[in-house]
Amino acid sequence: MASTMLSLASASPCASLSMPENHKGKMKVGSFEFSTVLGKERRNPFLKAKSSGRITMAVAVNVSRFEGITMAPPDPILGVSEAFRKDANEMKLNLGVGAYRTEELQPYVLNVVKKAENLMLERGENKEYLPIEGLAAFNKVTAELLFGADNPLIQQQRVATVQGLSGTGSLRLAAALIERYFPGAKVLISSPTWGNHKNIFNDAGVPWSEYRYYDPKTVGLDFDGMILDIKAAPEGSFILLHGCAHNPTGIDPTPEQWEKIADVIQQKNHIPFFDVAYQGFASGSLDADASSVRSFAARGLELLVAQSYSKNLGLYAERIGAINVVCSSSDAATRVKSQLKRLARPMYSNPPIHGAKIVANVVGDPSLFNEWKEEMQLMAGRIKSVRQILFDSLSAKDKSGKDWSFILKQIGMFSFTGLNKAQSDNMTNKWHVYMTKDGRISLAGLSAAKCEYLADSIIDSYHNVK
Ligand code: PGU
Repeated sequence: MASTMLSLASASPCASLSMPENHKGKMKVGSFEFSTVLGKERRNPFLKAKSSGRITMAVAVNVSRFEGITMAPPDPILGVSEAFRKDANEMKLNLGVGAYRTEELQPYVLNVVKKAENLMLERGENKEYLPIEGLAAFNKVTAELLFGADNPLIQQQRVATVQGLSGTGSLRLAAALIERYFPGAKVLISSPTWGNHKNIFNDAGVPWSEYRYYDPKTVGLDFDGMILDIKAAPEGSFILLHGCAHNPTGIDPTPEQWEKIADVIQQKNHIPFFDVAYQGFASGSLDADASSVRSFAARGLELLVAQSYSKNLGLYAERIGAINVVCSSSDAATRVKSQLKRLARPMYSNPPIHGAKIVANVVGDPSLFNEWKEEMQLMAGRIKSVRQILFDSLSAKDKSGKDWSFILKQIGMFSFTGLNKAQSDNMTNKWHVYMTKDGRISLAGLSAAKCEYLADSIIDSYHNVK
């Protein structure tokens, strides 16, 4: 909308306002702000009013310098939570965002987190700036948790670890590194993938394309397609891999398939780039969930790994994670780290301390570490149990003979139901079940008590909506 100006002649009611000679400025009358000049044409393009008589007044109504900015669409994942909050129906269920809830569908703060926070209070820790690379104690334990404390590449100081703003911020920092030091290099991402991956590489100016991953016919991994696409990518591409609990499909390669993926990556001189957002959450074991990364590193490959503590420690809002770059020499790792710091400095200067201290306290203290593992198994166990109950309900209620066993084969927080957009819309509009439009449901937001209701809504949407 163009700026709207009203030129007021001296006959207007406002002309009777008395003005000092040569007055320039603004005055308020009612809800309007009047810009006034005496005898001169305004130069400001937003205040185009000509002199008419002794006093000219220009009125700006609803003028914004941001008129050209259009409304952004809601985020496909976080926008679902916004819509959920607005729904007053008592049956409503939020299976959109991947965030763990208790059986009572309440957010959960881990006991070990509360204990670590109490320790911080007792010690009276300060809030000074962290170094650009983050808290040293955090960076040490996070690399050890990922690669294993006795991994030679840690002793050899071949890992550049920088604390990031959770998984997203760590991926974004790595994307900035790729953009700056590998100009034109492509990132290959799985089809489908976590929706924000595309935004991250788009915003960093990194070109990306997709490799085949999900096969709707088998509701499983399109392994041959994946291998062919990785082979066909330009030599030296970055291959983005979900370390465990693939989002959104819940389908991971087997250990043998991981080895074959590593073979092709090695042959083609590609650089593996792992996104590890669910370590410990897929199987309940921190080590088992890091095995893909560790097996690639054991080959002596250089690789990148983004980590997140949103899910496994429930530190969603603390924004704590890390980017790790494994290099072939400690010298290269030192240089890479210096450049990661250089990229971080103008973006956010230095990362927040609170979550870093929690992780350092929990992972660095043997008794809290063991307690954490128990709590993580509880969370992973609850998700597995609702997965089973949902499957049982679907199998018992659906008389069509459809095989729902794919739900049991998927792992992690999510189930990829195979429901299309129209069917997902029906889930929300008719049943008040909030989920992403790709057919993904977060089982971490489901309780045993709601499984039957969810099964009814899925069966109705699957059979009655095309
Ligand atoms: N990578 C993957 C594969 C993820 O699923 C997520 C979170 C992240 C990284 C980043 O999480 P951080 O909190 O930044 O560490 N995905 C969730 C959370 C909601 C979102 O989209 O950010 C999800 O529901 O898919």
